[in-house]
Amino acid sequence: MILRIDHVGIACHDLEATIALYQKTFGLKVVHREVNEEQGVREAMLHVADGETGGSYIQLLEPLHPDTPVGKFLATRGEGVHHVAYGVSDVAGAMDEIAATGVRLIDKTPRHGSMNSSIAFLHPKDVGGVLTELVQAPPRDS
Ligand code: CMX
Ligand code: CO
Repeated sequence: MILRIDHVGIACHDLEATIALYQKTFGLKVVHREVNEEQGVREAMLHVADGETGGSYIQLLEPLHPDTPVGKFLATRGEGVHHVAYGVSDVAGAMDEIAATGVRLIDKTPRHGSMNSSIAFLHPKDVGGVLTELVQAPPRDS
């Protein structure tokens, strides 16, 4: 069901400063920027590597407002790793399979993610304290 680690999401207070840190430290390059009002974030995707099933990225996240998932996370835990996202070929199918194991889905239906992907979150309390995202990439020619 799981194809790869698609990205690791990292919460930060200052997106531009954190992009600069990742560029200077690791040489990673920004391949996409987006404001996602629905998720309450301003974000950047930094490319790490390409594999047979698609790319892997670091996703840097800055909250648009304090009262958003990433804003609340920063207030209580500070900057750091926010979530792990797995690439899947069929997000709705993966959601059904995982829900059948008893893990709670935060999203009942897939929603819009970075770079026109379809995403869904699993509840961290049911995944050993790790907020977990499923990502289905768009068709290659879209
Ligand atoms: N990782 C691990 N645990 C987390 C967490 C995270 N990122 N965010 C919250 N939690 C934990 C909290 O520590 C808290 O634990 P305790 O009950 O032990 O204190 C519990 O979950 C509830 O946290 P909360 O601050 O009260 O927050 P909410 O219940 O309001 O929301 C969650 C938590 C996970 C449902 C919410 O953050 C959510 O829906 N997240 C998914 C959407 C998202 O994060 N979008 C931004 C990323 C966008 C992208 O990747 O494109
Ligand atoms: Co993500």
